[in-house]
Amino acid sequence: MSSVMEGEKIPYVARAVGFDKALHDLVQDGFAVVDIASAKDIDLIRQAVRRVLAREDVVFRELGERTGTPQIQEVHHIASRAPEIMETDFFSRAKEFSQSFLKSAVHLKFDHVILKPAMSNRETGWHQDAAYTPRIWRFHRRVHWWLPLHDVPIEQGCMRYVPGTHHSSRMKHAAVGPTSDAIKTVLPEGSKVVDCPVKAGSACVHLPKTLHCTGPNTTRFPREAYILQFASPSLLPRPDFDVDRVAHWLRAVGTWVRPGDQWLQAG
Ligand SMILES: O=C(O)CCC(=O)C(=O)O
Repeated sequence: MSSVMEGEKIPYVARAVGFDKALHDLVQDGFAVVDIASAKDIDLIRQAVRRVLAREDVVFRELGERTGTPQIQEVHHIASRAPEIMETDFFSRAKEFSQSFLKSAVHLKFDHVILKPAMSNRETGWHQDAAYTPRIWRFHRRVHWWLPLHDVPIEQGCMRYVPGTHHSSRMKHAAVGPTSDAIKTVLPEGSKVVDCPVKAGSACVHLPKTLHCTGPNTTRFPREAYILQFASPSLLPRPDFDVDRVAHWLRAVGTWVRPGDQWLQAG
């Protein structure tokens, strides 16, 4: 029997599962690791991504800091330049899963690739994807997929999640640094962190408010991940204010505006 010493970090590790269990995990924890892509699909997506990255018009963003050596490179909108990605079984399976979860039709809302060069040693900070969009946009009805294009052990920068945070409110985020295109938040004290090392063919799936990060790549190999987000169609923007926070404001206003307050009587 293993014993856990006080203050010791408990290593929680997630394992890839099939669709039904993954749907259950996503509802319960706000993330899941799913067996989803064939070697053929991974190969096709890797080649498509590399072809897009080699184009002259491609814009590289930096999610670490611009120090002269790339730390975490990001390129947006891969599938529009490599539509064959949308023909893969991976794409249709991820779409079907997202539809089952959201109980609605979905469409591809956004896709990108994130690369961590060999030995780049930089973690992608803790964040909620929802914090990247203005509050005015309702950002609930989305499912986000992170598909690495090879095995990713912990030391190569796998995904890390805090289970249950998909129910939390939008946390305060700040820029990672003055030269970074990314934002980050603070990991709440006492959070349970689950590492998700994956084999090629598995993907991590999470929700807009699930708190996550990826670890540094300390290996001699680059880490490549293709990421896509499916969304339910929505006709109108809906403000992203959570019910608890609104209730809190209303209570606060109720305390300030008591009947009998002088300024009320003054009018
Ligand atoms: O690949 C990474 O380093 C970060 C990925 C991520 O945050 C995401 O897919 O939401």
